[in-house]
Amino acid sequence: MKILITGFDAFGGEAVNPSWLSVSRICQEAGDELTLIGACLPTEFSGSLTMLQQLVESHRPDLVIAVGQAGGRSSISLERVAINIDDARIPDNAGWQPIDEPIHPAGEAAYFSSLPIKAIVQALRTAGIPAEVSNTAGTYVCNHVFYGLMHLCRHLPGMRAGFVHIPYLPEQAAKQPGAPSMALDDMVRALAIILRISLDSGTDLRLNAGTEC
Ligand code: PCA
Repeated sequence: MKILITGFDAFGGEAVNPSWLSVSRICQEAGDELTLIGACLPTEFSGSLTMLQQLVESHRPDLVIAVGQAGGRSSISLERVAINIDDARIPDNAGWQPIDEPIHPAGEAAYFSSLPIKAIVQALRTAGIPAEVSNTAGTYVCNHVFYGLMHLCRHLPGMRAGFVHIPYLPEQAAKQPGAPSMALDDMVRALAIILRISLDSGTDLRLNAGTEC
């Protein structure tokens, strides 16, 4: 089984991005039984998807897990859905700030993750790690990458893929009193569980994880 796992570089004035820190650590720590390809995507609308597409085309992975930082969230968020829109609150690292632009003008309005997100949430909670199903990956670079990834999957039916958002690290939250955080060790432990459940589970569990407004 070949797995591609990606994080992002720092953005929005932060010095680090926990997604790349945790992804690079899991790649160092993974045993020989997994072929893990780790990559740090630029936090740029254009550059991120170009790089992801090249990685998928050259490695042809069986599983792709894209990971990004969601500052302000308190749990590991298994993203359910990617939407076909870019609407940037801040410019990306290349200075680009698209507003209300479709990612693929002729593409579907949305794509669902093909990861077993409910089974993953259950396994993470059982391991003592806060986790949730999220129904929005935002409208910035993470949603852009998630949408582009699922758009690629149309032609690669054997490839399972999805997106995971992770909280701030304690050192990031310390600068923003009240913001929740998670230790890097727990994030790395979470990624190991996400990989294992994604590889082991067939169809997802039918558990309630929805919300009402
Ligand atoms: N988080 C941003 C982009 C890069 C990252 O780690 C987002 O949620 O869109």
